[in-house]
Amino acid sequence: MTEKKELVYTKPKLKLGYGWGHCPGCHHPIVEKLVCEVLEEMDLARRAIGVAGVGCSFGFFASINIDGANCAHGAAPAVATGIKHALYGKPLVFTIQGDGDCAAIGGGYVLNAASRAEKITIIMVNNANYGTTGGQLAPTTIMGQVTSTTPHGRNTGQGYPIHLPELLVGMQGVAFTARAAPFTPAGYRRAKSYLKTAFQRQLDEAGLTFVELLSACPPNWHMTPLEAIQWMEDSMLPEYPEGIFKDSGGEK
Ligand SMILES: Cc1ncc(C[n+]2csc(CCOP(=O)(O)OP(=O)(O)O)c2C)c(N)n1
Ligand code: SF4
Ligand SMILES: [Mg+2]
Repeated sequence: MTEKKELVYTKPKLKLGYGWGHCPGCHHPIVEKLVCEVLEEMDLARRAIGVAGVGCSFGFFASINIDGANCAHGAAPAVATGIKHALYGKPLVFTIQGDGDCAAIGGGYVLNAASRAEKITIIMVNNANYGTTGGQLAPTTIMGQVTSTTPHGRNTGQGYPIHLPELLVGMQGVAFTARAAPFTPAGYRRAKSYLKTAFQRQLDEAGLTFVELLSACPPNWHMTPLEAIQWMEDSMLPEYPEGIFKDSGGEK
């Protein structure tokens, strides 16, 4: 007799069956899966359009089965704005950007989209360095962190880390900001809940929404995947705490 088994876990339907070449221990695929689950659970896949910048999230929309576009490094909030305004039917529009993309070259795009209260969601994948190009210092690199351009560790000569979810709190056009670290089950659940709220606030036209997700980059950190997770717990989380920093609700 065949034993009847209950299905308790399965790959999201939106996640395509192949990756596009992340390093072992990279957390970008966690973010891909998380976005797929949120879109499926909110039944938004057919309404969603994503915009990826340049960096290790470049292939995001080759890995998940929704409409997506790529654009120049940093420009994703501007391209997302254009898509949002050009299309009828109020699509759900979100960007997926690295920390260098979002906080360095694209910082001006983020702030101006926020100031215009664009009804888009920005997802920033923070791995505390420029992963794609060999692990250089990013604005999010934490104090003391060794990168290829700070071989003795970041010091005050290179300034201090940027905390975008906290920084955006003061902007009137921003409806929701949060940060989560989806590499533990609890962090993953938090990330899902924050992303769902961000998407809902966008659909309610409350303003710009922003979610930062902490992510490991083991090769550029010169760590094994497990050491990378330990470093995130010991060093990254104290600098970048999880939580909701602003939630203005659905009105406006
Ligand atoms: C206008 C422009 N400047 C610089 C580059 C080179 N470049 C490609 S990816 C990258 C860094 C990406 O870092 P980040 O945004 O943090 O993404 P990650 O690779 O860490 O996921 C840079 C500087 C580029 N592609 N375009
Ligand atoms: S360089 Fe870092 S962020 Fe890029 S794929 Fe490899 S581990 Fe991931
Ligand atoms: Mg990065």
